[in-house]
Amino acid sequence: MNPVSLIQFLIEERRAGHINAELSLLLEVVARACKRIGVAVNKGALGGVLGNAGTDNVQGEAQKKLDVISNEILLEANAWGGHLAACASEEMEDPQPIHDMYPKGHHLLLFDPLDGSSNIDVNVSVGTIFSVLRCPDEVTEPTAEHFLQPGTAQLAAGYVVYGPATVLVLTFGHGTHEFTLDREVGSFVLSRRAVLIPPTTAEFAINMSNQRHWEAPMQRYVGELLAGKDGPRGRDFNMRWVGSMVADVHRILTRGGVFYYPLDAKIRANGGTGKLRLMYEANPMAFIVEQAGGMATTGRARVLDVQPTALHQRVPVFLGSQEEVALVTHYHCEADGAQDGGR
Ligand code: P6P
Repeated sequence: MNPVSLIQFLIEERRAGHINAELSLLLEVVARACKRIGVAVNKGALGGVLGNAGTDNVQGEAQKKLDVISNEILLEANAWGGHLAACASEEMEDPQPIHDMYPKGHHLLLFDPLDGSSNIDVNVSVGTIFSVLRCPDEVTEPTAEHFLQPGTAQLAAGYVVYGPATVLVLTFGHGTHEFTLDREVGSFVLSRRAVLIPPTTAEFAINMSNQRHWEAPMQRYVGELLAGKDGPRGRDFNMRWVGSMVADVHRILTRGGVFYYPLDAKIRANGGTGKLRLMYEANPMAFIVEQAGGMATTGRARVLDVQPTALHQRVPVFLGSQEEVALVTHYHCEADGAQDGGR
């Protein structure tokens, strides 16, 4: 059986009425840009692309050279195709409109061009995360407010993980699908159709160094996991934490598990609302996870239902195997005296 390329898959999905031509073109352009990002990432020390750029991003975080390079690659690739009205990026304070010299399309593209970039210099997997929204029909010059749509409004979402293999995971509301880059041919090839996350798991991902700052329901939930078979859960659990959301989420899509970045006292003390960004990290990953049969909440409500108030807004994230995410969300809602959030 001949391998199914990304382009063939998208054509088949267009024939099935699951995606329109403009969105299909946009996804091909983003996938091609991510191949170029992968080439830059894979050069490592030989490409003069490691280390800091000497600048900070809108989040006040030191930018890696590859953060800037990846952002530029995605902006350049999407500038002239006629499928976009504007782009928004973790690396840019404001959205970037499509230049007047090019036709504008009906889509808004949001991305974290290189998630987990603190791992680049130590050669650990990093990734690109992207989300696609529809530009409101009457809008020709989109501003940040036009991006402030809930995650349920996403037309597509995906990520590329630059690991031992370069793997693209994609959804446009008809399942979550995985494509592996065939480096000899230079094209993404369908490697898993309709990926499903096992509903139960014995593996959790969280940054344990923050434990003393967690809220009571999180202390309770993780305490039960750590108690293992001698505790109320009656079984042992394993822990992973890569420090790249894309890598942790890809493991979950591959063998199940959960990924948690809760709100904590340290974040609150700085006036924060979470660590991860809603629009281009939490929302796309939540869409991907839900389409794979998993669950994604803020600990108190479904991520995709959050009504954004700011382009770079941050939220707590609990995602992965449905039974565990439902339980940890239940603990938070129970502690609040509230009804269960989540779906
Ligand atoms: P910490 C990377 O900066 C990121 O946004 C996610 O990719 C990752 O899961 C998380 O932050 C890591 O956070 O606090 O463990 O460094």
